[in-house]
Amino acid sequence: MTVMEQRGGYRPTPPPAWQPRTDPAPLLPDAEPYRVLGTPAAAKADPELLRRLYAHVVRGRRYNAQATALTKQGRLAVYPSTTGQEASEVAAALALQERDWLFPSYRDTLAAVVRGVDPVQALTLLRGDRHTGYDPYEHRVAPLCTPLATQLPHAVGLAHAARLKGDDVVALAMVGDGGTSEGDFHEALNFAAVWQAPVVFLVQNNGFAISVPLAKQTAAPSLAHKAVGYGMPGRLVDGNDAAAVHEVLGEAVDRARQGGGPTLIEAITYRIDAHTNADDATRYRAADEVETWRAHDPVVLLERELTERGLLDEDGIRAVRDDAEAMAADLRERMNQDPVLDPMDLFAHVYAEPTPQLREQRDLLRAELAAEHDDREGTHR
Ligand SMILES: Cc1ncc(C[n+]2csc(CCOP(=O)(O)OP(=O)(O)O)c2C)c(N)n1
Ligand SMILES: [Mg+2]
Repeated sequence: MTVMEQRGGYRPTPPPAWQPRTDPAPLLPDAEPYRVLGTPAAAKADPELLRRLYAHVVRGRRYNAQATALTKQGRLAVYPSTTGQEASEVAAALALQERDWLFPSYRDTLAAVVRGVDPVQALTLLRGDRHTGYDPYEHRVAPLCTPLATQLPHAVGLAHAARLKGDDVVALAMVGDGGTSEGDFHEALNFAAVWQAPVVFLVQNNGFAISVPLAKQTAAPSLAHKAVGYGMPGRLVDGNDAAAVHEVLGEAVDRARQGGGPTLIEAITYRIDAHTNADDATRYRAADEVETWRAHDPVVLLERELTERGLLDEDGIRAVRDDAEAMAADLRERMNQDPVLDPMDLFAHVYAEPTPQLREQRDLLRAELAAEHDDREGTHR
């Protein structure tokens, strides 16, 4: 007899009494991205903070232009620019305390620089070197991560470990809109929420994952909504409004520090440049879309707020631009020096104890280099 043939027909047993573990309503992001600049909320912003954000955003714009120019001069292999995204980059770095950790993606060199990493060292990996270029412990900036989203579980692990040890440390993990489709994104957010780890996730939604627009990436109402499924709050913020990003991140960092658990923040911004210097963005997006976003430029938003409120004048603007110019000149000069490379370095950090195969390869290379050297000397004599 099948279930359907039972007398009285099939009646499913009622589910056990069920109620949500967490009230989802407070976790939901607002319908509109949070804004400060050009709104009444700006009156409450600290003028010193606004000036500081402005100086860093202008420097960041110049840094992006200079690094892009270096790719054209053959001094840098690749540069994923953050032109248009400087507000999110800068505010992310400034929202942290010195003892906190930043976990950047390949695009976030600017955040690393704002945190104190030397601009030349921050570009080492993108110059084609095999190592990170800076000591991650010096400024508490993890290596720039090229595999999408792998930095997120690293951040959760560090934050959770710090909490177990009783260290007062918050980890900020940065990722792109495309990175939210990776398995690592899921695993990181799930563990972070279950452990209530002191970590903040900042998604810079810049509209594209290389040529893939957000609409082809996700069917979620917003990326911030994804937070609710993990049991953490999601926040939406205007990613070009440095004051808004700083405030939203600051609140999330404070909450994490006080044991309140993780937050997922989606910063809505736009990638003005191509994905990298190796990409042609005109093949997949219209020029007028880019122009619309230029009108919502992070530098202009801050400059307008500061000048209209009498917090910045012509001299102040010039001083900030001169400072940015000096930074760019120094970057140019140092990047134009050829790095001194030792081919034998290839074998130096593979294993603590080199394997017999590696020793053999090392000896072969050494012999070849010596033979080449002798040949050159011979020809010159
Ligand atoms: C695991 C993995 N898959 C694919 C890639 C190739 N890839 C490099 S960047 C990128 C797009 C990422 O877009 P998004 O996360 O939005 O970051 P954005 O570049 O816009 O900052 C892809 C697919 C990669 N680096 N790692
Ligand atoms: Mg993107």
